[in-house]
Amino acid sequence: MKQSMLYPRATSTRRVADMNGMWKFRLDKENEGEEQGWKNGIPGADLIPVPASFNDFYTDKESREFTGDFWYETEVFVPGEWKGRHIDVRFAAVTHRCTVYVNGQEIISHEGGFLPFSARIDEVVNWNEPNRVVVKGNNELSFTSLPAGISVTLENGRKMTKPFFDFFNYAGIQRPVKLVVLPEESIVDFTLNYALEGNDASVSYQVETTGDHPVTVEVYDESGKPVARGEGKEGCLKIENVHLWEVHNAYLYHFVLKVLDGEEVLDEYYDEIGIRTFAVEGNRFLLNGNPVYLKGFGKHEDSDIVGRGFNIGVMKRDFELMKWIGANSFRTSHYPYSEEIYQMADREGFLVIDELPAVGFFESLANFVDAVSGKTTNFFDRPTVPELKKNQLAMLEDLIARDKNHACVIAWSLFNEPDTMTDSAAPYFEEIFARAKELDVQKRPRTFAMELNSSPEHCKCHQFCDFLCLNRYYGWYLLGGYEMVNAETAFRKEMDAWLAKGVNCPMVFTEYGCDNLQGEHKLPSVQWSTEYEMEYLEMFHRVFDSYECVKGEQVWNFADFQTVEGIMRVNGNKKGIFTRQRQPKEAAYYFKKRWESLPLDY
Ligand code: GCB
Repeated sequence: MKQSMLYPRATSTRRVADMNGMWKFRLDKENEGEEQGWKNGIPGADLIPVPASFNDFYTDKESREFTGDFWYETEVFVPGEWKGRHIDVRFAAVTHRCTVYVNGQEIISHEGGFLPFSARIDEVVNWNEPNRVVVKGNNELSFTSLPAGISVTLENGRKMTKPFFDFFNYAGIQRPVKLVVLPEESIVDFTLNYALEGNDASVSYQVETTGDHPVTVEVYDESGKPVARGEGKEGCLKIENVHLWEVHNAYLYHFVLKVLDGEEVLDEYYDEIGIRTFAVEGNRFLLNGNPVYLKGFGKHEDSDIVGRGFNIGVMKRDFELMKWIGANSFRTSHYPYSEEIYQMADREGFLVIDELPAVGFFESLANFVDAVSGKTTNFFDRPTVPELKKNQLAMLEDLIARDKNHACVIAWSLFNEPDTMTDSAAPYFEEIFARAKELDVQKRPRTFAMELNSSPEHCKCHQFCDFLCLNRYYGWYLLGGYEMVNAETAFRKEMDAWLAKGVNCPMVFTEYGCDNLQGEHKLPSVQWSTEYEMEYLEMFHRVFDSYECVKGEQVWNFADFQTVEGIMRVNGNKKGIFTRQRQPKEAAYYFKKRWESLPLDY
């Protein structure tokens, strides 16, 4: 049976128990865990928080940079009153892959570090007793992993990760772990789609359950008043005088699903849903039929100490900063984010471009160095491609299953900066794009973020996009400093070439920005100073403002973030408009002024 991607919620028929906290932890430095039977209990283990990345807690480099298997263990008490129920252990994300054991028995293996998975455990648990849960994780990168990279072995025998991207390869149990108790007959999935007619909306729904009992759905408005009700596993509800979900004005209806046996409720689930439509028409984005311009950021889930671990406080602060600065959107660069972030975006009325972890599909020590070189790496010619595609399709299916009902999700970004210069890329892209369309009932626009080598002259894949996302660094990685004037000319030349090619769709700049050190001032400007950053941003915005087809600007990056170390990064990527501690740099005030003055339908 298909695995349920529903967010865990307690209802009259469901129970959810939190398994977060301090877990036992051990890096498998000698690669002995399997042989020594650590699945039955990890000897000499340390304690570490879950959820969090393991890397930044330790003071030694070997632990932070550790590449290989790492083991987690906890005990979970399973109450006897849950006997006869279906019990899942659910991991919102373990990066990048893992195997889970309960009381020594293997229950699931999962590939991919940014999407949830769960496994049924009621057949292996001891009732009314603590049960041992062990997770063997692994953080190695390869040509078949998403994201992609390699691992190398150093002279001292230690492995090291070499990502084909710049963000630090944080790993661990990075998102919450829960026990989910379900009735035997349960709701597995539901899918919503919307159409607007005058002041009314029709909400079509499909519900999937594990049995044949009848299903009802009910919709309540924000005051709790029932506004629609339907029977059957699929149907269409009419909502009169609908409150639409709008940017920064999000109205959420309470949607309740039930499986009934006469009067008895066999299962109940609920969600908060925003009713809206989103479409591309010519070179415009239409939200509820009205033009909308995207202002915001490429982000990362990244913060001090917990790394990529879900941090509810940082999430809150990020939304407050995005509201303060006048942003209305972000891209989940470069992987699907924690589920709570989409819930918050639904609540706050933000538009989200939801991205797969298909990053690093351009073999390079760090993507950014080669992104302007004209180099091709024939990435899609490799023998590893069928396996990679299998993994990407599986993640695409899970991503759309997980996020399809979020009002905030307006588009799917299926790759970040892949090598699109060889003919072999095209059939790969065609299949991924076609599958996304097939899976999404709402037919959200599909795209991928293109680096400069994916130019109007050389890109073999842009035609699959419903709109173009361009990551451009004119004036930073190329033609920087005093050459800025040439950067602007080159930039305009590229824009003209896209138009000359007949591209007639919205273009969003999903990356532009330059590294800047907080507090670094220089007159006249030099690269890395605030003054240079201002000149650079003004140049970009001048270009944006002179092309009608530019329908969005998402500066790179929302905040400074941790990267691999190297001569191109000063303890991390410093392109943040905010510091890693979420305080404004000077450019933040500049953006606030610009974004607060741009109309929504710019
Ligand atoms: C890019 C990548 C992004 C990097 C950024 C940079 O093109 O998509 O992951 O962080 O450039 O700052 O170099």
